Amino acid sequence: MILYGRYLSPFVRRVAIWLALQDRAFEHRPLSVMGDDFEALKRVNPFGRVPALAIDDGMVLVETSAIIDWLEETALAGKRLLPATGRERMTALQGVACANSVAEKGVALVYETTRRPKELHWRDWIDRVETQVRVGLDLLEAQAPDEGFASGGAPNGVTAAVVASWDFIAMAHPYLVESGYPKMKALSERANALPQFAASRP
Ligand SMILES: N[C@@H](CCC(=O)N[C@@H](CS)C(=O)NCC(=O)O)C(=O)O
Repeated sequence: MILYGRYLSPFVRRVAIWLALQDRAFEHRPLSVMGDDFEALKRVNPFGRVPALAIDDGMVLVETSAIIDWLEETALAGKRLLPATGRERMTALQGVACANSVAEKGVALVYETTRRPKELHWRDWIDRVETQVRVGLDLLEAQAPDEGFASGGAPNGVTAAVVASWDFIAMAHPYLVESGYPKMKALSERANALPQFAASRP
């Protein structure tokens, strides 16, 4: 299996952590979505987006949720990272969705503030996106465990998604996390002490 995309991307990192927690071997090709790599990336995923996961039958999977659906579907016994059914699954998927929204808005904020020419910056829109990130971080903090991981035991798929998103915001927009979030900071530290998280820490 080949995972395309840099670990700076919270989506790529979520997939990398998922692969590691499932004990799957993979090759990492850190193509950027910008600059010279874009053409090479389009040959892998015509949209030129990451993550993309080339699986062993030659197919290339795109979109984090679809990649993870396949990883869950094909996991070995005991290696699934989300509950299979019922309310537990719905709750876990909502945890992943919350983390995903934080990541999406954090990435949007990067594009708004670093890709768009300065004279086209739109303060009202930036304020809105920052507010959305803060709302998401508040939710993550409220849901973060005081000790251990999201599942109470070993880190699961929710932990993978939450930590990938949190670490991205802390790296890309440190001013948004300065004011607090002690439980999330501690959760990130606990997770990143594990090799499955440390291996992809940007
Ligand atoms: N919904 C997508 C979002 C992926 C995404 O936005 N990736 C960024 C990198 S962090 C990207 O490919 N950006 C380039 C682009 O969207 O053109 C997923 O979950 O896979």
